[in-house]
Amino acid sequence: MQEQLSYNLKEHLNSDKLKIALKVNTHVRKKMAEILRSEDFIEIPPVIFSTVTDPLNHPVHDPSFVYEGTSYSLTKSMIFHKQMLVQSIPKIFTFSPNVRLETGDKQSSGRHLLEFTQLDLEVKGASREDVMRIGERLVSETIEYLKEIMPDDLKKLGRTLRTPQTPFKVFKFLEARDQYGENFEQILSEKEKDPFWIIDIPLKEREFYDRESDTERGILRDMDLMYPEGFNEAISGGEREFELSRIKERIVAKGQTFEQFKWFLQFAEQGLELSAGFGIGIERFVRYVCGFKRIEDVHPFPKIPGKFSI
Ligand code: ASN
Repeated sequence: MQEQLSYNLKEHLNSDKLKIALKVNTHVRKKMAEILRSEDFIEIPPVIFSTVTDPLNHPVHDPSFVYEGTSYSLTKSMIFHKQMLVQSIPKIFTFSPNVRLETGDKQSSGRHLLEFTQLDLEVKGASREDVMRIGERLVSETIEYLKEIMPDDLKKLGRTLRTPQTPFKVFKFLEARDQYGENFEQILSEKEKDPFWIIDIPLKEREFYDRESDTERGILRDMDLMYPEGFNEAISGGEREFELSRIKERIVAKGQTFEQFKWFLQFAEQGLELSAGFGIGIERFVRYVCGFKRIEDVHPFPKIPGKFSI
C-alpha cells in the first residue's frame, strides 16, 4: 500500500462539511447520553483491549498483541463486558471505540471505518421490544433536537430531515428476503422514507451470543435498525443467550473454541440472567444526519478499509 493520503489533509480538516459533522457529533453524544441518564442508565468506561472480544460474523483481520505473556485483542465490540456487568448494574451504556480491520472490498461502501465509536447499551431483564423502544427514542428525539439547534448548518448542507414517528416500521428478515432477494436490506433502505427495523434474523447470520427464540428454532431474538435513503445499517442488537448449555452449543456450532471465550464462560458458569441491548454507530448516525455519501467526511482522521491512513 502506498503511504499517501487520497485527500488533502489540510483542506479536509478545514472543510465546512467536517466542521458541521463534528458539531453534529458533539450534540449527538450529548443528547443521547442525556436521554439515557434520564432513564437511569449508568455510563461505564470503554474497554480498549481484552483477552475476549466479539468474534463477529464476518472475516476481519485481528489486531492482537502479547503483553507479559498474555495475548490481547483490540475491542471489536464490548458485548461480553456489557453482558457481565449488566448482571450487577441493570442499565449501562458507554461510548465504545471499536477497531475492526475490515477487508478492502468494503472500501467504497461509504459506511465502514476501521476505527469507530458505537454507543453501546445493555439492560438486564429486558426484551428485544423494550430495547427497540429505547433505540427509537434515541434516534427520533436526537434528530428533532438537531433540527432545533442547528437549522442553519443543516441548511448549508442542503439537508432536509424528517423526524421519524415512533414506533418504527418492522420487517421480518426472511419475509423481506423472500420478497426482495439477497440485497433486500439495501433495497428497503433506498425505498423507505423513515428508519425501520429488521427482526428475527436467522441463526447463521449472527454471532453465538444472540438468543435463539424458544418458539421458532433457528430464529434469533435480535434486530437491526436501518436508515432510509440508502444509508443502510444504524443499530445492531438483541436479546442475549444466557443459559450456559445453549451458549456452549452455539460456540461449537460456529466452529469456535471455549478457549477463545474462557473468561466469559467462567463468568457464565456462575449464572447469567437475560439481558438485551444494542450498539448505535455514532459516525454512521452523523453521516445520516448530514446526508453525506462518504463516511470519511464525518471524521477528521478517517481510516477506510484498504486505504492508507495516518
Ligand atoms: N453492540 C452490538 C450489540 O450490542 C454488538 C456488535 O457491535 N457486534 O449487540
